[in-house]
Amino acid sequence: GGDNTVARNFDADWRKVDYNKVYREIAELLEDEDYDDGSYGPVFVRLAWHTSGTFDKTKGDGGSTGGTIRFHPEAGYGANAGLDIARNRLEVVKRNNPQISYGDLYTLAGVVAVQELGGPVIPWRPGREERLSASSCTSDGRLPDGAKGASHVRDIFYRMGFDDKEITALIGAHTLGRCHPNRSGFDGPWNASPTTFTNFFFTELKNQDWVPKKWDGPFQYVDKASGQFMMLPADMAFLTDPKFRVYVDKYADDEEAFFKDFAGAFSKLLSLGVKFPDDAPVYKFKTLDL
Ligand code: ZEM
Repeated sequence: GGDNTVARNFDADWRKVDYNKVYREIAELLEDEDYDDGSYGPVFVRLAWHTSGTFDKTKGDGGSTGGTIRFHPEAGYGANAGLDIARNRLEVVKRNNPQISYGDLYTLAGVVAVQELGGPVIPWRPGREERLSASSCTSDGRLPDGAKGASHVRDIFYRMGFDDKEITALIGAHTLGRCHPNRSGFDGPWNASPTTFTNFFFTELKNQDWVPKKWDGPFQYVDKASGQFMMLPADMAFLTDPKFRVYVDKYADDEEAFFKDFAGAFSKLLSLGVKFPDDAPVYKFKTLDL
């Protein structure tokens, strides 16, 4: 999709931002009955992940510093199709809180979405430096390809510094949202409650009979019983790969263990490569209903 995000060249100053206020403003943007399944939460989580998941631990580049996903060419990479919708939705928060950096805004939006949709508290720190040009965009190809299998998934996530347990916890985010034919080419939600954060990615992966979808689109799976729910080839790798499978079994049986490990891995993802100011505190936000 096109990118209409305005690069606002305000000087970011992390100390001057009221993050509890920003949390509330983002939370109030989540619901919209006319959008998808009624919530921007899933696409905010995907934005936070793609903002951060470019990190390369060997090269030391990529990650959420700079919020470079809003610049071309990164904004236009195939993997990022549709994320302009999330960035544009968040622009009002930047306007109201001009001193937040885009890296902080996009990662915090993922935290708010996970928590407000019923997931665990995600420890989060502010202080990602701003970048005002595309010069620190990484090259294309750093994010995983849903059409591929376990060895590709490991190559991508080991490059970021994750182990098999963390990778499996992270893929549990596919409990949220759906695939859009006009974004990734794939189609459908992973389960019947795409706006509630649960361990259903793992329970559905194990409990449904997954069969190839009969259509002209890219190869993917649908549940045999209803044909309404989907799995990517990369998702199926977590069922078939014995090392991933250990954690799939654990998280299907124990939602609390999933929530705990997801919180740790997602918090780590959002911090990859970031040089936080020493005195930047760790926030554990309260959800709006508390
Ligand atoms: Zn996703 N993801 N992802 N993911 N993802 C999609 C959607 C969402 C992969 C992938 O190819 C795709 C992680 C890991 C991996 C979310 C969160 C996280 C889509 C559909 C694809 C194709 C995009 C579309 O059409 O809109 C692959 C191959 C992954 C690793 C192997 C991790 C890690 C995530 C967060 C922690 C979320 C929430 C969505 C749903 C977005 C939406 O708009 O509903």
